[in-house]
Amino acid sequence: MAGRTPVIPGFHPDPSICRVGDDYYLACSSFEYVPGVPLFHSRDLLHWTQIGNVLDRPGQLTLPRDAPASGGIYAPTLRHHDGRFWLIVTNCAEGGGNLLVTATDPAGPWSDPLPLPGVHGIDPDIVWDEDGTCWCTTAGISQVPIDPYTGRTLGEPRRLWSGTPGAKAPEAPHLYRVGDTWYLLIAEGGTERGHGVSVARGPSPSGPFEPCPANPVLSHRSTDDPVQNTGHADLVQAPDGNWWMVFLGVRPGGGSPGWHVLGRETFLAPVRWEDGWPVVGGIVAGAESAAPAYRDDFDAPELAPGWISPRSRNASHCTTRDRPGRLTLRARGAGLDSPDVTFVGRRQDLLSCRARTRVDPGEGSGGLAVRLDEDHHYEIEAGGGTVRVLARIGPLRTAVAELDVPEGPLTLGVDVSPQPVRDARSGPDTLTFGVTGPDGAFTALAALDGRYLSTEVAGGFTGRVIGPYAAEGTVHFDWFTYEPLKEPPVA
Ligand code: 6LW
Repeated sequence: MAGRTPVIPGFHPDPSICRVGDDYYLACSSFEYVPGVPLFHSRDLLHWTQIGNVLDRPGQLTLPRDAPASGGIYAPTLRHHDGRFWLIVTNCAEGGGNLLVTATDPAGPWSDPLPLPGVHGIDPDIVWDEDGTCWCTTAGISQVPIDPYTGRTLGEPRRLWSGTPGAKAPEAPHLYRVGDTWYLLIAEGGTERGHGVSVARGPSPSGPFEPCPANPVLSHRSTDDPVQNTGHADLVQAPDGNWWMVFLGVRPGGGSPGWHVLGRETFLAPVRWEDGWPVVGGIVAGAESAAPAYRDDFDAPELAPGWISPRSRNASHCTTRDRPGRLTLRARGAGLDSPDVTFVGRRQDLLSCRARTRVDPGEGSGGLAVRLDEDHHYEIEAGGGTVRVLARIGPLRTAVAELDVPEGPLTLGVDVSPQPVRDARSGPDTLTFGVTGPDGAFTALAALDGRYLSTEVAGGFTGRVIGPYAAEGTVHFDWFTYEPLKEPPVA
């Protein structure tokens, strides 16, 4: 798969990009996780560093406890205009809607959200024309002028384009002025295997639009490309005048129908212009193979921006301040089966990886989980003198292994390894859970088929997230490590 890796691997879909001078910034969807809308910086479009999250405080985003998995925050557009950054996004949760936030420094702080009650539909885009009118364009594809300072709409919504006749779900619009021509880029075909990107052009941001005869300008539908579901794109021009496209794609593994386990990831491709139309080149390899090992000793008073939690997180149940150098988690609800489980994880962004954590369950229980959503997760849990490997797959919940251990701190781990395709039903990967003893040796307790923690099984728009959780009582974590898996897992 060399050469076809994402630039931002792991569950980072719906990328929106802008450039200011030599700096590129990119934002993604975050769904039911907080903090919301991860924000990245790059100088070369290949190496990206997360510099924050746009919706990083409860005053900007509170998701109800019953916000469905893959609900919440959808598809932002990030732009720089008039000396500041603007980000428009949809909160699909009850009482949400479209909202606009601004910042002078993209690392934050971002403003409190300005609600846009007159803007209906997901995937909002904003663009300013030569007269300074701000146009907001949403899935459908429809458009309404707005006042971006008050949030008021300044006219009636108008249908702009429905995309290619017969293609479903015209969505993810973005508008660009290139010379004297306006381009309307959209996704269509749905965000699964039929996904694609099409374009139309016209004399103004509100059209009339003429579709590109070569549409879709990007799609991997019905190909055997290892990267599938490509779509939901955004364009950016480099300082040298060249154009680039960022878009989402997935990497299915295993036999038929193929299971993708990391969610929808962000890819990059060059764009050239022919006869006034964008032509998308092949995927440019990201830097996944050079991914560094990650270690967190929980020494900092705040968690790094890559740590996310479902629906809500606050210091009363998740803090590094109670005991210096420890992450303290206090259990809520029925643990990982609850929508508001006390879980703090990082997106699994390597197909082959190893995670370890040092846990002191005290009088409670907790451990290390690989989570797709509250109905799909595998975990290794310590408490009451035992370690158990547990699996939740849809309505089924089962303990797959158990080991008696001395009370006190323990090192729990999981190795994730892609599997060779032996036949049509081969799964994508295996997750091997176990315990590391005082001598450093890893004892595997259970090896589980990864297909059940894939989007094809669980449904929705997210990907795997790996990290510590508390199932009962108060649980302390000394450290967490995550690294590329170089050796085969212990069988
Ligand atoms: C998003 C839509 C899509 O709003 O998936 O892939 C939806 N495209 O445009 C959720 O990310």
